[in-house]
Amino acid sequence: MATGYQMPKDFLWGGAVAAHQLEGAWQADGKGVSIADVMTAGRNGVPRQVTDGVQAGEVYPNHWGNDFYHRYPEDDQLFEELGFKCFRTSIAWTRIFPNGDELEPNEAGLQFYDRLFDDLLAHGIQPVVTLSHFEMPYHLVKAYGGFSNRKLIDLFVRFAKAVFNRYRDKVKYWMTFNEINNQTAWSDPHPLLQNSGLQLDKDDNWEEAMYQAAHYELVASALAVQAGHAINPDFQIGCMVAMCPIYPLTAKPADVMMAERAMQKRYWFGDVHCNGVYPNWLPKYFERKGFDLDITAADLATLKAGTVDYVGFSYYMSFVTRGKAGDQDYDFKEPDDFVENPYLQKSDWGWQIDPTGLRYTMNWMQDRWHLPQFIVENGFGAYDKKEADGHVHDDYRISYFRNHIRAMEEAVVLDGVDLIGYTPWGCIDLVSASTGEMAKRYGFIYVDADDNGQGSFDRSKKDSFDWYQRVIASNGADL
Ligand code: BGP
Repeated sequence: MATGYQMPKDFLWGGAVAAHQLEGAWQADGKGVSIADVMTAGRNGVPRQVTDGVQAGEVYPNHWGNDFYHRYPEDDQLFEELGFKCFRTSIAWTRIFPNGDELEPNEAGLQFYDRLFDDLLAHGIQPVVTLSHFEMPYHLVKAYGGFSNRKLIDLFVRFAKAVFNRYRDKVKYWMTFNEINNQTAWSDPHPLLQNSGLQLDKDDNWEEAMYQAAHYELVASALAVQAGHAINPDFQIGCMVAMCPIYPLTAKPADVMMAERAMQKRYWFGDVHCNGVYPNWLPKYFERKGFDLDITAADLATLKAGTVDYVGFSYYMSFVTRGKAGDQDYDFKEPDDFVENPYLQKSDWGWQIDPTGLRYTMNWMQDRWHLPQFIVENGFGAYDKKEADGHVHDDYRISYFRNHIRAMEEAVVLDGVDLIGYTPWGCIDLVSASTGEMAKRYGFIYVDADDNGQGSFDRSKKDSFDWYQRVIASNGADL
């Protein structure tokens, strides 16, 4: 059915994954232990937790992932069949610098990504690479306190330079920190904060610690952008922001102001990445809160000089908030101040499905940041079932994608948003980042493995495989 619009020539259709969620082989070829390797599965209502090293009796699903480390040749073949023009993955920092603070990189780790990128390129698929996707070396967490420590800036830049140099002729599109803004959920010692390597006590000021760590990450990103451009001026180096627009519950001015503050608090990361400056409200906020942050004049100059080339973003859902009686400060806290959207349906994990929010968001970003965009994650996590005929009939996933791709195309064709490409998340089943489950599946390609790593790990095509293949073949016209 030709219900869609055609995308521009050279549009980068593809799929997205992250190293720690699918590679497995967590100790192969000199790899060190990452924070994801000491993150438990989180089962029966107990959230995932970072343990102090690998502990007996706990389940660590990132140790096996979907065994991509060994099976990538077969997977690349399937990606080619899908028609992928690009494939977004990350480089596991611990394969390159096992502890994170060595002076020289691990050659065997570098060679793995040489093999992977060469194989992708041989299939006509260009790699799109995230430098840091929730997989900091655990040693940097233990010995330095992660990004609470300014020293991490140099260690990250060393890693970035090593891989920029090595893959300068194989990779053009890069991103620095995956979903850098997801750490705004500071109400509790939240796992997303731990991705920045923060390990604090319950009584510590998590919010202040988050702003400090985020500042160091933004400086590290800006330095990496400059280093990358020096190594290869053709590099396109982007940020990666988790985009979930936040709507006011009603037209009440207090609801509208609260939603605006919520957007500011969630997306100031993008302001710094793209505009190279802190937005005006934020230093005022630090002052009011009494935060004493280490932000130097040299840092501010670095941020200005290291703005990104494009906005990479994930889009899964939207949120809603409302003003609170007597709160003139609009002190929005995530996730406590979210309320349900009565107009939307949800996934089994409570993620509110909102294709129009994608078009809204793309317009909002284009007007605010004035940069090309790249949708590097979008997708639908579901409990897939193999039916009696041996196939997964995932029409719910097809319908999610159809509606989101249509909204994306409207943003491009009708609204003039400048979009580089689209890479649906978890194009092949992998371990969920938030829950550690295999059962929360996103793929066009099914992997026969369960939550405990049992199964043949064989790959098979879901119904959505053929559907997405047609979408790509028609350059977005056939939805
Ligand atoms: C994003 C992450 C991914 C990915 C995805 C889906 O937040 O960048 O790593 O996992 O969301 O989330 P989940 O796996 O929790 O369903």
